Amino acid sequence: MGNYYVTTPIYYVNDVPHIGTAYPTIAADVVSRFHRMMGDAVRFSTGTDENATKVARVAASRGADPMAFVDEMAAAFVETWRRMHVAYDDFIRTTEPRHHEATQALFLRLYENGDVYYAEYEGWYCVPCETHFLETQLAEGKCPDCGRAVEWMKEPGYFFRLSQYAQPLLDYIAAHPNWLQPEFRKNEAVQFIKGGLRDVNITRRSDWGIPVPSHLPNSEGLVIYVWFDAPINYITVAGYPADAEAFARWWPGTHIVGKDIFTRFHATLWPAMLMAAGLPLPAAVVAHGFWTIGGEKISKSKHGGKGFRINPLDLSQEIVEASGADIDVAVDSLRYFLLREMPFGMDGDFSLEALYRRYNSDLANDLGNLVNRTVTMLGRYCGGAIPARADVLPEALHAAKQVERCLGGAVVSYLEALKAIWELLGYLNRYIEEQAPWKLHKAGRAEEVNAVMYTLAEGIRFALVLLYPFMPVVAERAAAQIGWAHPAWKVSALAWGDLRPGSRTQPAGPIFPRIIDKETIVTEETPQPAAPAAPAPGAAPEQPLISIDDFAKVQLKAGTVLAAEKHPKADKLLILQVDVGEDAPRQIVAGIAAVYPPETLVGRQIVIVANLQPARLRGEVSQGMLLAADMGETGMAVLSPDTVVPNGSMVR
Ligand code: ME8
Repeated sequence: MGNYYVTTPIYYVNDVPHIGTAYPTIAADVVSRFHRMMGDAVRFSTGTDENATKVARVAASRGADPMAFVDEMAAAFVETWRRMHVAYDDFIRTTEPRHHEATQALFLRLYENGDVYYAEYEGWYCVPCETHFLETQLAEGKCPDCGRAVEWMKEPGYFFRLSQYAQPLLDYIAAHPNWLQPEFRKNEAVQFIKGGLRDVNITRRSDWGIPVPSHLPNSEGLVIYVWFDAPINYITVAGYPADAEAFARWWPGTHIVGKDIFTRFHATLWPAMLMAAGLPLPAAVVAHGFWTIGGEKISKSKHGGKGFRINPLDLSQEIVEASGADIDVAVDSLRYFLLREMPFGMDGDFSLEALYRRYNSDLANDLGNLVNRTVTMLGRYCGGAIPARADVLPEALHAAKQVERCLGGAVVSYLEALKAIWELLGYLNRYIEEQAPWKLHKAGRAEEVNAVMYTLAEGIRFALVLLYPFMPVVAERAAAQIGWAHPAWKVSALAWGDLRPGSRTQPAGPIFPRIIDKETIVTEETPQPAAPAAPAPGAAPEQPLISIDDFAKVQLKAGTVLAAEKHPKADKLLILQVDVGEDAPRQIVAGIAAVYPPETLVGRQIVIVANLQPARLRGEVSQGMLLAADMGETGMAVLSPDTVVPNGSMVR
């Protein structure tokens, strides 16, 4: 057990929260939750960067008072993160007195030891990026970072002797292999530093920002450069300068930042400031990649309008509307997607299609369906209670070890952690098919049924504990369903067998209702083709012959019924979830409820028409049709292959 401190960038308040800023915030939430689960004392901080010159400009352009403007914007971040299940310990705003105090203290310390000095400055400056550039660094005369026009700035001010720190930084990087992550970004930083560092002007003439300490010469009208003040937030939160005890406890912390602010600021300026102040450097600086939309940078002007929702809450609402899941499940689904879809250091394109695909296949299918089937079978075969303990499942212990390595170690990998959890879920899904508890039950082998059901429930519990940092609300709900009523979210004490025999399950229906592709859904209650005129009594019904090509148009497939339930609004209908070898199971509505109790179909193989237009039957989508022999008054017989076949096998 130790202390763990993790930070996100503090966000500029001139933009709204979007999936880009949600990304490092959720990532930091996940590692901090995991460290708490390991028993560490944790401090997780995020916040807003409010002293930028552009804040004053934006506020002025709206005719707003800058302080009222930043209050309003900061509140939007606080509210968004709360609703995104982000459990930070501290939200820092750089307009707070504690941060002014820390910034001025550090500034003075460097001034006193000669690393900050007063001089004349002249050079190119990008206002939106708040960054100075050398002539040689410009890209065709424009800002190399954002491509916008730069301004020639000429003003006397205070400078930081960054030039002195190139070699010490290179030495530090060489001596601490995991300090800058990932490796390829570290190499970029090394190249940048080797290219030479110049002293930087760390003051501006403005009335918005943190004033230069007033007893220093020429301090009148000067505020501290926002990129000098912003990273100091990390030590403000840790207690600098007043609370030495807290500072010793929490500092150094781990910084999660985007690639845009990695090299120049978090791998160079900030550590050089700390070196100059004689303070420990961050424990690690981890750079993540960028989300784009249609290959373009996310921007409020392009993506903030009606067409595309970039706000994470709006996007979660989109999931709610498409699937019928509740908002907390949708939020957790978006959290999952962001960390699963692209490796943390790389860039990736965001699309609703990809989000929906993962929702259906990974969440509705692999996770939701597994929980649902297990709870249903516990109800049916074990009276709704957890049966006697079964032998430990090595796959569950293995997953726990993997996730601990990926989230609790020096180099964090969200993607690998999620893959390890999904390997366990995949194993459990296959285990159901292999063990076929419905067959064991039918054969009266109760002890074996119990062992299989305990293994499933306890295996799911392991997966939920490991998933908790990513999807806290979903984990809570699923835990209750499988009979773990008072979950303890600890990986430090995760032991096989902790799910107590006798605990009652709480069946509550699917957590992740499937998203049906809106494009392919035909209108509510698709009109059926008119019935052919009934043949005259006694006459042979005339059926025209069809060609083999006509028949070939009908695609028949074999599949396994994963779940079956009564249609809530129609006595004659059952709703089946059928695995036909596709990414996600299909929902098929069939008129066989009078003959088949739903549970008798689960696990059974059937044949469906797979290329029928989807239709809604009493509000439920049916993505195909089940084949059954119709015996009129005497009932129906569902067709099945006479041996087990791979799901998705074509029937000809
Ligand atoms: O730079 N994809 O604030 P900022 C992924 N205030 N991440 C993204 C992203 C995207 N499309 N867009 C933004 C600042 N981010 C300074 C930071 S820290 C001492 C001061 C994330 O509001 C990414 O982490 O522009 C990036 O580094 C950060 O938001 C920048 O947020």
